Amino acid sequence: MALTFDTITNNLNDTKLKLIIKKIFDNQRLSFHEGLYLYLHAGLPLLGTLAHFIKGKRHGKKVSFIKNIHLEVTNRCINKCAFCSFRSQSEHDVYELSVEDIFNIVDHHASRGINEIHIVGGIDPEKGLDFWMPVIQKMKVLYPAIHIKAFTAAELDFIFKKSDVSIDDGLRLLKKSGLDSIPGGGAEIFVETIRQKLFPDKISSQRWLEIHQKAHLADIPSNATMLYGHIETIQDRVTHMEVLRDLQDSTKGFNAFIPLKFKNKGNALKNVNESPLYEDLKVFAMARIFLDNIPHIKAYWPMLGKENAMMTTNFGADDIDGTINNTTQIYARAGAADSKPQMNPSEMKCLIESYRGIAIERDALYKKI
Ligand code: V47
Repeated sequence: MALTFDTITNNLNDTKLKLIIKKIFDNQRLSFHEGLYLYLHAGLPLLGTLAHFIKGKRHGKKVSFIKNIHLEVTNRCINKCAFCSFRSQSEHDVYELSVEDIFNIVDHHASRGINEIHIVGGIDPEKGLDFWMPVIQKMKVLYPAIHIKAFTAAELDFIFKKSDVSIDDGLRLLKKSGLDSIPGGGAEIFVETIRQKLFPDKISSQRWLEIHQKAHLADIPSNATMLYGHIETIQDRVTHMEVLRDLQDSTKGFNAFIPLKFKNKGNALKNVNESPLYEDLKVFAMARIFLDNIPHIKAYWPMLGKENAMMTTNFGADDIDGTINNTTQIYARAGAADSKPQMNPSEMKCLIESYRGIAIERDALYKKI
């Protein structure tokens, strides 16, 4: 049975909620206050129905994935973020890949046909453009078909300052070396009081947004994340999404929005309870409803776990990221279910199809392969 405004609002007495739902059916954008009202007053079934309806219009039953790896070059980091379980605590638990290690890893996976390399790591005081430009350049020369998605805005800020270049010049140099896009990390939550409390060393919201804006203007697309489920409020989540929606209106450079569920193992926030699944599903549903100008909502399965990531595809998500090939430790260290996350493409297809989705293998820019 087709979903209509009447069927969905039949037993609803809340007039304000009805007006908001009407706007959704009429393809109209929700204001901040309407988004917040919807988030606070609609239950999970209603939010899920609306989000799934919008996702269906945009993507049908398609759920995409990519063959990719992560390259986490070092856990040395000068920032001390309370939510982080990855950063080395002392010289004894530091690891650092050499340039040779980096190319051994990439070579191993390139021969198995990956389409994307996602490079991130701690804010390493030793590495500026003089280290990274030749590495990216060589990677591009050796593997021209592989998309290089590298460096969170927090890393870029440090690399550019260390190398004494402006954001524009730094981005231009990295793009010329072979950088194709920028991942969404470091956004956390765009509320300065929370940033000061939990990760005071990290770049401000404004700086994160400036770097992504300049990247988009330089034709470097990016993603955006939101770290949720720690001390932020529902209002903070809607604020975060509104800030991204505003920037996207002007640049159109964000490919995907990725809600990242806070995991509490092995970090300074271990006493903060993790959000329950129904709250996770609400976050994904609200992202799909509110972010009307960001095409993809990604459920990053190494963080959520396979089954929960798949569940979000009924609540607005249309992408579950990649095969990963056991190349990330950030989330396992924070308590994610898979300590060695990896799936081969047939496993990814089977998983998606077991949730009645149509599995689509994609490239790094979300084109079907
Ligand atoms: O910014 C760190 C998060 C992010 C924890 O762009 C944590 O395709 C939860 O941005 N609990 C980095 N989250 C990872 C990231 C990412 C991941 C996958 C795909 C893409 C993409 C980007 O990881 C950090 C932070 O928000 N994070 N520790 C934790 N304990």
